[in-house]
Amino acid sequence: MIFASSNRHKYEEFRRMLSDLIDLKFLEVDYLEPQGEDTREIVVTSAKWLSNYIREPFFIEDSGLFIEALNGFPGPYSSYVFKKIGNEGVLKLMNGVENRRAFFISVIALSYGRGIEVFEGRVQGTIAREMRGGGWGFDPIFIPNGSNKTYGELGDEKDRFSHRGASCRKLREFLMRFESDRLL
Ligand code: ITT
Repeated sequence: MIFASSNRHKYEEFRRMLSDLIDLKFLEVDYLEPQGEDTREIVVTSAKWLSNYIREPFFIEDSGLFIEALNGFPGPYSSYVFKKIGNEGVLKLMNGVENRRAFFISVIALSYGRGIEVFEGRVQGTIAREMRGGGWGFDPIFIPNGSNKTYGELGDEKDRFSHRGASCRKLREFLMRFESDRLL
């Protein structure tokens, strides 16, 4: 099974969560994503396009941080916004804002012999008042509900709370069902 992405951090998280089940290979590609608001639509269109080139089962993932007080910004533009203004920029936008609620989503599209399956994970949380911990991307500023630590402070424990953990658990269930039927 292949995971295709330009982001090695995502691969490392998926590999960590699936290592007991599959040998996940990393295909580093920066594929063109269609623009739009609907993450599900974006990821399915990208998977269909990539399936013309990748001849074995693979999956991709699209994720994003949606901040309530900013009307869902950066949402589908999370990657671009992170590169341009980083955590410091987002914290500046949130300066003096009392409503810190936000959610992260992760949408996986798995492409295999029978077509495309989608698995979605969503986690509510809050934006921290300052950066805490390590990790990557928005890890130091996102506190998932159920914890008082940021993703960055959680380390590997992040998987139990994270949006990617949630989508990956659904992918796991699907793979386990199909592996037993030898369809993959
Ligand atoms: P792909 O090639 O797989 O698309 P990407 O990094 O461009 O890699 P996305 O388009 O899905 O990925 O952008 C999501 C962005 O949201 C990502 O670049 C991070 O800035 C942020 N993000 C997503 N999941 C995150 C996580 O678990 N921790 C921190 N930041 C995250």
